[in-house]
Amino acid sequence: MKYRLLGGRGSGSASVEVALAALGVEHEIVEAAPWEENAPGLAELHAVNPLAQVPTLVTPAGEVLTESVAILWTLMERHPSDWVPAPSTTERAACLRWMMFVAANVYAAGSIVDVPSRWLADEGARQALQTGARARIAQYWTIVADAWRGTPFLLGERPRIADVYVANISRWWGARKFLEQNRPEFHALLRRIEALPEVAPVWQRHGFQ
Ligand SMILES: N[C@@H](CCC(=O)N[C@@H](CS)C(=O)NCC(=O)O)C(=O)O
Repeated sequence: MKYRLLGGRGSGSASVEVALAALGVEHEIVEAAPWEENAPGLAELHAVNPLAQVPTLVTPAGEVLTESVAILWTLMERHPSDWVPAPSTTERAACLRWMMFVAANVYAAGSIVDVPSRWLADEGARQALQTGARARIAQYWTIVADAWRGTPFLLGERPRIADVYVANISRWWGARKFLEQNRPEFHALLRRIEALPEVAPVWQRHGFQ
């Protein structure tokens, strides 16, 4: 048995794809994007994940993992590598902290921008909510950028899984344009991460320019 990633082109499953390949674990990728009517893995996605969201990972033992950071962290724990800092270090704590920060704040607010009808019935109110959520997302990215100390990668001298995750989630909700204009050095860091040999081919497949 191998890992089975239910993913979607141009989605948050890209960072899981980078991790699976970089860790050298056997895996297959099944297109299951819920916004694509005929995605081959869609029925399976609905069967295993009540929210029907990608990424969803089925492990070789048949466990179902959802939530991007939980998926990435579990992979990192089961297949040790330099993609996470050593246990009990300050850098490891920071790695998990910033991944969680982005998932809990940016990704969550992004889902409000994407489908405001899940929260509000009124069309006018929805638009106001989307505007507010976008502004809040920009604030979140400012916090991430200002916490970065100007090191070659997010946490230090070498890239970690947090770099890949941050580069992935910053693809949406106007973040890149905002960062390019307001935090150009952090924007350059994101470009550096995307040029990594483990990242660039996956980004290309996902249509991230
Ligand atoms: N909390 C989830 C969010 C996943 C998520 O929102 N995925 C998006 C694609 S990037 C999705 O599947 N959206 C479809 C939907 O919510 O119906 C995670 O961190 O993985």
